[in-house]
Amino acid sequence: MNSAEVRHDWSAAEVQALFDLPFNDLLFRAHSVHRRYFDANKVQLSTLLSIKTGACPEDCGYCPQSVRYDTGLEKEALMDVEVVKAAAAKAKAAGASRFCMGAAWRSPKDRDIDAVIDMVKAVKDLGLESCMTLGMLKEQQARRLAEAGLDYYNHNLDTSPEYYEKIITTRTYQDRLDTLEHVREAGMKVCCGGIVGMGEEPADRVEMLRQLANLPEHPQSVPINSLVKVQGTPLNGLPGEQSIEPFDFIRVIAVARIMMPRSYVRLSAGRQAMNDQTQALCFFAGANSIFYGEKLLTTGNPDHERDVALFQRLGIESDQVAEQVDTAEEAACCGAVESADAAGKAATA
Ligand code: SAM
Ligand code: DTB
Ligand code: SF4
Repeated sequence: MNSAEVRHDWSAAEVQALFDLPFNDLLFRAHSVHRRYFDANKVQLSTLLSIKTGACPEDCGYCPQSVRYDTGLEKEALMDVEVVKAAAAKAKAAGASRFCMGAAWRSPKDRDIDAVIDMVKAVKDLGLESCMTLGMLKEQQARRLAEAGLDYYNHNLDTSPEYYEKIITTRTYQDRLDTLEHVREAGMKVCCGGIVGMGEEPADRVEMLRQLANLPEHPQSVPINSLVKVQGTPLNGLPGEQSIEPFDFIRVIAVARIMMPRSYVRLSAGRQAMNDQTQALCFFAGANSIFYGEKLLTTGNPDHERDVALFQRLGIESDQVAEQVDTAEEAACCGAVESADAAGKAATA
């Protein structure tokens, strides 16, 4: 491992210089870094579940769950732990290794923490890694989640500090950094990334990645989302050309990989609109995690069959295989993400 590559002092000019490399040079460099730290043919699978949907008081311009926008989304109260457990078991049977639970809250109340702790335990009992994204956390709340065994907490910076105010006014960039600090201090792993294709300038992508890589520790997981445009949200009105074009999206993945070589870089929201070739180049550029399952939180994601077929065509294996398969349909699906040494890995899972 080359520790000189794990840096926290990136300047904007250095990051811009990476973006400016010829595409092949950038991809060669990112892929070379990727191979030094990871198996280039393995991708981690996380499945998402919205445990509390809609009616969120925040005004995030991209989000279908804000109460301020008429997106036609039906609000749903916090789920029962048994429903969460069943969804997690299904995700595990389909091949996921991590289960991520999201709630449309500005920040959880202390009594909400009591309820979600039972969910963390139920997910962990199934042998899955657990992740939650519940909004801003106080120190004490982060400590309670860590004590309950929560592995990851997701809280995104979303964009550059400069562009942030155009997207969200109800909480500050500093609020986000504070929550990340509480999560780190509590000893949980940090899942933190952002969204591209929101009408930002190239310099905002530079600054977003610089903010992420210059955190005191690199987030262990870095989700790179491509905006999913949802009718009724302010960002749905962006003209087509303001979304991100595939080569530029791949560049963001490649630069993230170079800057945060030991982190899992997740090719996150937006895959449903991406063709297989774009996704394959993202994996080559260093993406080694995806959201797996037909739904993200409220919007669509590629179905299992499409992902399984893509992995088969690319010779990619997931990082976990199912130990038990409930139905013939799931068996067919899991088979494709199994590797030749499936038995060995299942034994150690
Ligand atoms: N309410 C919590 C919060 O905002 O911290 C947790 C859930 S929130 C939906 C988690 C993240 O999903 C957001 O920070 C954003 O990065 C991402 N996200 C939400 N809507 C999106 C969209 N339409 N396209 C891409 N990413 C989106
Ligand atoms: C992340 O960075 N992306 C996920 C997860 N973390 C919580 C959420 C994407 C949400 C896309 C819109 C939706 O499905 O509601
Ligand atoms: Fe609420 Fe989170 Fe959506 Fe913002 S991203 S509106 S905080 S659910």
